[in-house]
Amino acid sequence: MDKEIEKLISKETDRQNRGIELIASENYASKEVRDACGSILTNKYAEGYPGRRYYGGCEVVDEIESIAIARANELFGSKFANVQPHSGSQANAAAYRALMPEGGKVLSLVLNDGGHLTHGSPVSFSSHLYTFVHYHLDTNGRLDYENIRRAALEEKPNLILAGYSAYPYEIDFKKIKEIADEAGCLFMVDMAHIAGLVAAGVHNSPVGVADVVTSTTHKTLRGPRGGLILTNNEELAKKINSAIFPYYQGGPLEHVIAGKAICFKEALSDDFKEYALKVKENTKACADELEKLGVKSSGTENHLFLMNVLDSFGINGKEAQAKLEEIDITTNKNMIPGDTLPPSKTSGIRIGFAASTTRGCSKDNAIEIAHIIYDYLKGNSSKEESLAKVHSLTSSWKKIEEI
Ligand code: DSN
Repeated sequence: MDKEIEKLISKETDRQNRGIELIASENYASKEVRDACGSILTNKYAEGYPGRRYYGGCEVVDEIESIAIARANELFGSKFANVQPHSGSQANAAAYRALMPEGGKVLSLVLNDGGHLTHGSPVSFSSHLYTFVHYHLDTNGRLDYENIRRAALEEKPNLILAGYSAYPYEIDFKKIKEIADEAGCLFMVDMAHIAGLVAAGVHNSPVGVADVVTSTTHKTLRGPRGGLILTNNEELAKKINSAIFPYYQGGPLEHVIAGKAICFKEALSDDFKEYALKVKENTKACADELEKLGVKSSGTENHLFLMNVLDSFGINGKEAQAKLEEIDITTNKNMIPGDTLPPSKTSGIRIGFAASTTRGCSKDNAIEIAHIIYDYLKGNSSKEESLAKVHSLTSSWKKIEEI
């Protein structure tokens, strides 16, 4: 009936198939996950939790949500999971509420160094309900644990927060936990970006180290768009459940929860472990090749890296993002540590390989992508030549409908 939206979905399908997706927070969910999200489960109201709902007819969604919870716990080795958050932001809001009183103090990474809006940005609810103080990265763009320790002892926060949106290196969660213990405060990790790497065991896990771990399910974890909260502490788990429902949310999205259950099962497979390893390999191959070409990049130990386009090509992040979009490569402008440009321009772009690896991008392809990016931003290659190379790669990969 609605040809207008049908046409637009088809146009977006074409865009996703045609292009190389390098936005580090994106991925392609499997057909099974997408089918669950588009299923009749969207029809059901189920406020409450399995066995404790405010509506009749919840026996089937109770089973689905219980399976999702059990699989999340199996995947991450946690004792309690809340699979209802509609997003990572909702998950963080609920975790804060469970962990401290309103006005409580949080020590988190400053947004410009790779933090997240909900980690205390002035334009987010977080800074209005809680008091945020920030730590910074060192001059090499790495976490300075001694600096976090000093800030924690000086500021005496209720909570230290780790887990970032644009941090290209492994995070030592145990070290931050030791600091939290020394400062007598709680420790929370937002592992949204690296959840898939953690699930696959190719990044150390914050579960069982931090008091609460939040995540999204759609980035490296490759599930439906949504949030997740994990803890081993029963008292905190109860507070988290009340903070999600009824405090922040009403009816859970059981169709998305079914998608999360499928995603957790997929992530428990050996194939997923292999996938996560390849994501890291591809990201490193591209970053290394760009460096060989003389580009200033952060290097990488996970699924993403930052490229300093201002120093490397004389254009800002906004311009680089727009130029790459001309050749069907999607990235996003990103602040780099010590950035002198505002967030609307930035000196860098963020590049990740979670999505393209799902489609079948190989290490050689990742190296070729480094050359395509370099040649186009340098002006060595025309738009037509670059587009032909991009389309030759993407037409050799899996179509997104077939994933
Ligand atoms: N917007 C996400 C990202 O791109 O990293 C974080 O929530």
